[in-house]
Amino acid sequence: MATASPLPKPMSQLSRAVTEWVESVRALTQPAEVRWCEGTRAEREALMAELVRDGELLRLDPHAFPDCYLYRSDPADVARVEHLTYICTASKEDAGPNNNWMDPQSAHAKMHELFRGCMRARTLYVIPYCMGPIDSPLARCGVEITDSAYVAINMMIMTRSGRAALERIAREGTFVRGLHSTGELDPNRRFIMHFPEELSIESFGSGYGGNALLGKKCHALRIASWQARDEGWLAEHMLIVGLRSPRGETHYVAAAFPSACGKTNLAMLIPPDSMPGWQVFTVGDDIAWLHPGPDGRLWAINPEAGYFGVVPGTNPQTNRNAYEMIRRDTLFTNVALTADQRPWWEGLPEGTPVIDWQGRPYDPSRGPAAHPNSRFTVASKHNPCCSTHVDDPRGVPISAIIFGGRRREVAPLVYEARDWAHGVLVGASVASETTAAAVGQVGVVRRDPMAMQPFCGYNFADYWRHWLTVGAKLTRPPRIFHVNWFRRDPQGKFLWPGYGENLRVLAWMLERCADKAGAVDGGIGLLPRPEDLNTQGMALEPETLRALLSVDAELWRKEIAETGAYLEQYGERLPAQLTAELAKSAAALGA
Ligand code: OXD
Ligand code: MN
Repeated sequence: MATASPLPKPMSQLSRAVTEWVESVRALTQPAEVRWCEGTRAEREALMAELVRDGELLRLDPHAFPDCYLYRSDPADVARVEHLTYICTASKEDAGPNNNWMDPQSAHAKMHELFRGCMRARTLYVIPYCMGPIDSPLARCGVEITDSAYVAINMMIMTRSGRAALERIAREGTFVRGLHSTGELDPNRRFIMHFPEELSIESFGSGYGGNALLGKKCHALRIASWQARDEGWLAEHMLIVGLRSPRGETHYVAAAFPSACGKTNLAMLIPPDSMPGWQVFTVGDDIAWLHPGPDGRLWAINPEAGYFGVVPGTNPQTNRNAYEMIRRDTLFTNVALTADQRPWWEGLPEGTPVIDWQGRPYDPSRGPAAHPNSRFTVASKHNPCCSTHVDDPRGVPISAIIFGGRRREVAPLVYEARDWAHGVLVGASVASETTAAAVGQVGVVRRDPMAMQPFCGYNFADYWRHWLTVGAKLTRPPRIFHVNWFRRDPQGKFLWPGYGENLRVLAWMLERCADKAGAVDGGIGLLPRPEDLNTQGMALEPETLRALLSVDAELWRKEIAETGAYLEQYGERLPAQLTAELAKSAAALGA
């Protein structure tokens, strides 16, 4: 006789630790209802339908943009708030000069008052999630509690969420606790607090991506970087991309760039027609967790399952893969609208905006139609060049690490570090012009070591020491490079076309890794000579290429002095090896 399969256990009975925590949050925040997210597509669709009914989400033209929606955030809540983001550790020195610090007791007390009764008449969503492939020993789990259905939907796209994650948590017993409420969206009552020693996060007063999707920057970078330091790995603000050469060899590269500097575009690059036979596969576009493997190489997983990418500028010329990817099953935030309910943004060649990102009739005198930090949220499986290794529990082996910034001058198109220790200095020296991804002035150069200034959950001096320790464990370390796609001529014109043409620079790096390409010592590191780069089929004047590969010794001596002054603020905790590497570069440039 057939026996009926037993009904699955209710989510609330899977993990006692999670249930007890949810209960304590319920008692504090007083929601009208508690909903546990199973992580199914049907559940996400039902939630979207509810938001459409309530007027919070707008369904876009279902013929041109099937299953696509538009969400408009509060106009004063459109970017990460670094000045309101804190690392709360027992010792202030552990957070370092790179972080805002508050002592854990005061921070908890402050947040407790904000959270008290804040979910009255609201629904409390419980989202168990796994950062990384669900069966990977390198993955780590967390639970986000939020009162925002928009945040819940984003987390369902960006992570492996629901029952399977909760089952893993029940087996492992540990998880990162992330408590989030949009509060009243009052910028004066907004804080993003991290307690790395307790593996917990408390975020209040913002519904925007990096402040509110707690799996992303808060867990996968700030908390994970702390865990990684204790456990011997690295949590980095890096894309991961696979490059298959015409010879059929695939190599993986991890690259760190500050926010809104083209990580998603590089991760989804389309080879130029004049480079036939190359193929590109995306593993990740924003975050990499890097582990020394038993073979002495560095292995990477992407902890995320989706992309939360910058929309403006996406078009068939800049990133055809992304352009195709976001035509279905995509949640848009803060883009403009055409008369026929299609999304519109600056840089899109078709359509005309009639409604701006704030929902007002579009008036160009009030600024761009789409917010410069408007975003798409989409599952990575919709990326036409998604790697088959995104769910590989071992991750992928990394052949090269790239650091880069947005610099009008100083940094050449590309250079290679002398070795790992020099590479750590190169990463620590990254400076970049600020972008709209964070609240504040745009276009000013600031120090952004390893593109982690907003995301490192502990003292940078300890972080650089940790990088040096991890490198010392690798018998086959990746080579380290620095790139600058953004160099300009004195008239302000970009010297390098970027996008697909960046593959030429990546191809040189892979040849360097195989000891097949030439380079010259430029004092700051090793640079390709013009003839070492494949520029066939490109309309690039020889003098432009020379300018891109030039090192202005005078400017660099100044740069090295500024880097030295920056590093000095880390005092005695700064690893002596970094200072020694800086002295080597200074000597090579005659400083
Ligand atoms: C992001 C960021 O959203 O870096 O990825 O701000
Ligand atoms: Mn980012």
